[in-house]
Amino acid sequence: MHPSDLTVIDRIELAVDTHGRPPHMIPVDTVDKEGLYYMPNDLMRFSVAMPEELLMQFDELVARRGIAKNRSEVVRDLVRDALVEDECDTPGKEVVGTLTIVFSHHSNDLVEKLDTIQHGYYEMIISTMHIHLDEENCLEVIAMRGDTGTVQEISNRILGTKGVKHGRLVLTTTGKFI
Ligand code: NI
Repeated sequence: MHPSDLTVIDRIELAVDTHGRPPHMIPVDTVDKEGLYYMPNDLMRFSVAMPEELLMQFDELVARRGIAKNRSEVVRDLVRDALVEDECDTPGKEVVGTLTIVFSHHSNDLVEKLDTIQHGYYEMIISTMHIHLDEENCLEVIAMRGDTGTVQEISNRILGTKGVKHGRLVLTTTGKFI
């Protein structure tokens, strides 16, 4: 069945957009690889009001995110992002994090200090990847899992160690609740 126009669908049925509109302009929630649009029946619809200028900027963002994304997909991504950010800011929540640092291994007893800190938190540090960037500099990516406060604390202790040139912690969800 090929409807002559895009139809709004209640259940898992298929429709084809004969206007050739890009996926993000289609007012349906999901696009599959064949360009067929469907709305799984576990999705809820709601309306959002926003200023026209903001909506135009949002549509440009949706377009930049690629052909597989439409407004609904991007809104869902943004909501998940906000939920994860909130989770990471909530004391006591279990999160995972990666701390990336750059340092010189010639810097006094820095390597030993970093090693001591990491051994002190061996139950939370899941893995450490060490890359020799050149003759002097090292890159380390330290993966951690634990409550937000402790992950922050480990990160602050490492970042606060004299000789660490640069570092950044990225916190994310364990994925269980999202
Ligand atoms: Ni190294």
